[in-house]
Amino acid sequence: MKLILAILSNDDSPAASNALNKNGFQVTKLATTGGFLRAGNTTLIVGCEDEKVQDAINIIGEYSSKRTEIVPSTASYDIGRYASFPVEVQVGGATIFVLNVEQFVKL
Ligand code: 2BA
Repeated sequence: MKLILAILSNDDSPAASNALNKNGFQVTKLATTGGFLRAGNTTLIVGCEDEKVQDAINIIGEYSSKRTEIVPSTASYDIGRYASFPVEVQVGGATIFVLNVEQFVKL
C-alpha cells in the first residue's frame, strides 16, 4: 500500500478531489500553506494499493496541469496616471510524494 501526498492549488483541489472520489479513491484534504510564497494551497492525502498509484497521479494531473492565465498586474504609475496592465502568470501544477505504508489500520 502507498500513501500519496499531493500539494495543489486551492483552485484545482475540489475538482481533483471529486474526480478521485468518483474513481474509487478515498481522499483527505488538508488546508496547507506554501513555505516560500506563504500562500494557501491544498494537500490531498490518498491511501491506495500500489497498482492504483499511477491512476491517482493521472487523475490529479488531469485537474492540476500547469497553464497560463492572464491576470491584472499591480497598479503602477505610468503615462501620467496609475494603470494596471494584464500579465501572464503560470498557475496550477502539483507536487506529489508517494510513500510506502508500513501499516494501515481502521478501527
Ligand atoms: P512548486 O515547486 O510548484 O511548489 C508548490 C508548493 O508545493 C510549494 O509552495 C510547497 O507548498 C509545496 N512543495 C513543493 N516542493 C516541496 C518539497 N520538496 N517539500 C515540501 N513541499 C513542497 P511554496 O513553497 O509557496 O512555493 C511556491 C513556488 O515557489 C514553487 O512552486 C516554486 O516554483 C517556487 N519556489 C519555492 N521555493 C523556492 C525557493 N527556495 N527558491 C525559488 N523559488 C522557490
